[in-house]
Amino acid sequence: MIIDDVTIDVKAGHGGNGVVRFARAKFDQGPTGGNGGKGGDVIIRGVSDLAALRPFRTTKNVKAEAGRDGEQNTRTGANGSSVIIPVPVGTVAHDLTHDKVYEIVSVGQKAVVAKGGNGGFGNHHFRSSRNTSPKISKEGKPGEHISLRLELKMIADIGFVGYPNVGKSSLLNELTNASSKVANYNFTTLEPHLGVYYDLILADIPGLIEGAAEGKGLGHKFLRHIERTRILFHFIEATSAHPVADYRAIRKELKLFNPVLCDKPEWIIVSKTDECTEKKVLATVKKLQKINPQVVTLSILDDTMMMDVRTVLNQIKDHKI
Ligand SMILES: Nc1nc2c(ncn2[C@@H]2O[C@H](COP(=O)(O)OP(=O)(O)OP(=O)(O)O)[C@@H](O)[C@H]2O)c(=O)[nH]1
Ligand SMILES: [Mg+2]
Repeated sequence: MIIDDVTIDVKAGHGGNGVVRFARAKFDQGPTGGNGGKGGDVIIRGVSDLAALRPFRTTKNVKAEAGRDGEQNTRTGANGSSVIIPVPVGTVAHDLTHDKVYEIVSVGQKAVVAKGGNGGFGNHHFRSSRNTSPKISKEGKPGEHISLRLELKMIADIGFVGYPNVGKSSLLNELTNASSKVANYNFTTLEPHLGVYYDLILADIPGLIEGAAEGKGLGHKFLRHIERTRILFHFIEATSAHPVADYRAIRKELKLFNPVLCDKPEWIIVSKTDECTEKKVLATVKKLQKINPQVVTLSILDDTMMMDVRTVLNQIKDHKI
């Protein structure tokens, strides 16, 4: 199951302590205690893997490393390593302790959610002309300790919708580095998958069926993720005996779930065209074009057709439709 709402305990690293040390040379016995190192931060970072929050089903604590104590010869202690938490793009991170919110909207975007404590000063820092042999040092400061809620509100540029087994995952895998499972049966895809096509995020969601909006099949659980998608690719199999009825059935479910879904720009993808005659493909396209002129024919086995899909994606990318 996709984990899309978890609360975890996050602790940044404690700062290392400053130390009191003195040189041991005969003619130089000055203060040489170094400062403590900084504690590691806890950072969240956007990734395209929707399952990135899965480890938090069992792990509820994240802790960054403490800074090391200062050392002899004014050496500063090593900084503690930071911890980077990969979170799916679309994650809203709520710092419940400080009532702060971070939104991760792109792959690679980072936010420091808990800062490591600063290291304390060693006695070298406190030397002065008045006090050439200070015996004081400071302890490191504690790292921030917060309660962090990670809520996934999937953001995608393009959502793939349609009946099961119409080739949604196959196209996602062709266009991106995603590896959504593909097989010749219904409901192969059990969870949404994201793929990145240049800077567009494509979302493949489980197949929809009639009654989906009321909970039939699998797709309904994931329709909420499509709510935040800008554009829809609606897949209709070229071999379908009733393409228009298929189209309307899915649109009905989208509308029942949330009418906003039907206001999004939509491309109809007539898929698996290699599985029927050209005549049948043309007839299907003609019927669908009466509803929405933005129809693209697709066989993932046909390079020219794949280019056509890429052209549409490039237009979306460049013109930010
Ligand atoms: N001949 C042909 N087969 C295709 C094409 N695209 C996908 N397929 C096949 O159709 C079957 C279903 O493809 P999927 O990509 O799993 O379909 P899906 O829409 O993601 O299915 P669900 O996850 O069940 O909703 C697989 O056997 C694919 O290999 C195509 O363009 N031509
Ligand atoms: Mg699939």
